[in-house]
Amino acid sequence: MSIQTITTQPISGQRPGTSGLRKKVTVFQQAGYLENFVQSVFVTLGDVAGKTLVVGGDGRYHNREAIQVILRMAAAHGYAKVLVGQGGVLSTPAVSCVIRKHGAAGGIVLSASHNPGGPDGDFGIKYNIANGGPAPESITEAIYARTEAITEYRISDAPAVDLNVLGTSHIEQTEIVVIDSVADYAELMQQLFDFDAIRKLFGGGFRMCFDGMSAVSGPYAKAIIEGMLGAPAGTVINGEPLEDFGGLHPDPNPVNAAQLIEIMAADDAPDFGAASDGDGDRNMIVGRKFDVTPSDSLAVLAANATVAPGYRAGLKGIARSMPTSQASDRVAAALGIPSFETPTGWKFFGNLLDAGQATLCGEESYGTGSDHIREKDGLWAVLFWLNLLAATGKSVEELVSEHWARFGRNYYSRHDYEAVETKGANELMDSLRIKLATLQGADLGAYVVDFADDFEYTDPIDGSVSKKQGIRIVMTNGSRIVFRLSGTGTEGATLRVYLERYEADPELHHLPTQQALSALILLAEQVAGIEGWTGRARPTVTT
Ligand code: VG1
Ligand code: CO
Repeated sequence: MSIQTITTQPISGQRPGTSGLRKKVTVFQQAGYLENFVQSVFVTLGDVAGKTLVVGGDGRYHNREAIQVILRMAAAHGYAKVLVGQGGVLSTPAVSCVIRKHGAAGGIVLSASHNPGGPDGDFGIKYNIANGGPAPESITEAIYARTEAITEYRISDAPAVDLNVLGTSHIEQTEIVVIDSVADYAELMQQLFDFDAIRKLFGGGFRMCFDGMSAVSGPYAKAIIEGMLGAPAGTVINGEPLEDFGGLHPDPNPVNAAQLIEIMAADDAPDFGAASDGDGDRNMIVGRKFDVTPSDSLAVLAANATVAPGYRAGLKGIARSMPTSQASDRVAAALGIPSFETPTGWKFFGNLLDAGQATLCGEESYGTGSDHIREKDGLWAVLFWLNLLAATGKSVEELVSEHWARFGRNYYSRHDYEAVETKGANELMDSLRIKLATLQGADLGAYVVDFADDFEYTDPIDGSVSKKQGIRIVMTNGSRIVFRLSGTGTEGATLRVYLERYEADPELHHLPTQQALSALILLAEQVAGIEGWTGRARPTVTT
């Protein structure tokens, strides 16, 4: 076994997006593609010798091959120890948990999250720092700059490590420890939630359906929900992780988790439904014949947080991404705690969590989490809901309806125009930017514009500035339209249009969402000229 230095040259396009570098599997299979990126990570970090690295992925196609490369490169760079999930599998929240618990210097997550997998699907890689969270932009940009100037990478020529067997082996001087994928994470969940109360709930005949979407969270949900909490076998469906997610889109929303929605719509539906995404960091909460929007879920959990032992002391603050509905702001105001509005992507919550300024965080894209780790956490949100249901004895629908009655309802929807031509999508955004000045104060019929801008964020902790994070058109009555382009897609561009309308009147809290938002939807299509720029008369996915 020896360390080799291999000559390479830059491969363009290795700039990480909203959550790491995501490309087609076939792109990652190109000679040197993964190696160039990993070398750039290690060189950007500088002195990694003697440190501990965590490595794991969502188990999608190409996961095992990529992990073997990373292990051999980590050894060539002198890491003392690498903790790797059994079978190469760790959910994204589990990576964050393991980094923190074992005091690792950082971790590498292999996932394209909610994007489809398989030989023709997507693959992804991202680096997480010592706090367990995604590296901030300053680091991802430095990594990207390295990829543009790379000339060589270092790798051991050691044979592959057996990832199936728990225990320690060596590559060069580096200890490679294959760890149980679930144990550390399950232990943390047990500290945060009232497992006894949830066990009692299931013991009393409460029924649940958890859809693992053939992705990484199946084994976690089986071990915790069916194992530790005593839910009957079969509570977890699609619980076996598959390399191609069964050919489906592992994105837990009512469109992609159609099977769960159908189960929850039946007359004999279980009491509670939930789903998670490819890498286990997203969650969807469903009641009987009742879907909960992620923005409402964050607000409801925040308003009731003290039911869970881990949050008994109350919340320090609530942070949400800019396009997420303002429902949680109302809860923060009622609790007398600060609320924060960050750009899209979990990396922007890290500083607030580290500084103890926020306890709960959420994104409209089915992401919820807290200061227990530094990633959003799908199963955590599901357990939080279970704790809430057990503590109150109420149904999901009752909890949400009562929340609306107390705080008002923020009707909310996201319209995605997927895989549109990049040129047209960029031109749409550019033309909106030009219109911003004329939109200020404009009378748009049913709505008057309060302000319109391109969201810019100054991190309150380190002062870093992130520009062009989405175009907002905010009305005088608090309703909003937000436009941004996805930073996780791998085909063309995806335009996301976020729509929000606040309704205080309880008489008007039970309208169909698209109907409640119809005037704003029309306005969004007209103001941005969506059909003209994209050729699409309607969105591909509405959530
Ligand atoms: C999307 C979501 C964003 C989320 C990101 C990663 O990004 O909108 O809220 O943080 O995916 O989620 P974009 O740039 O495509 O809108 V996933 O579960 O990595 O993990
Ligand atoms: Co994800």
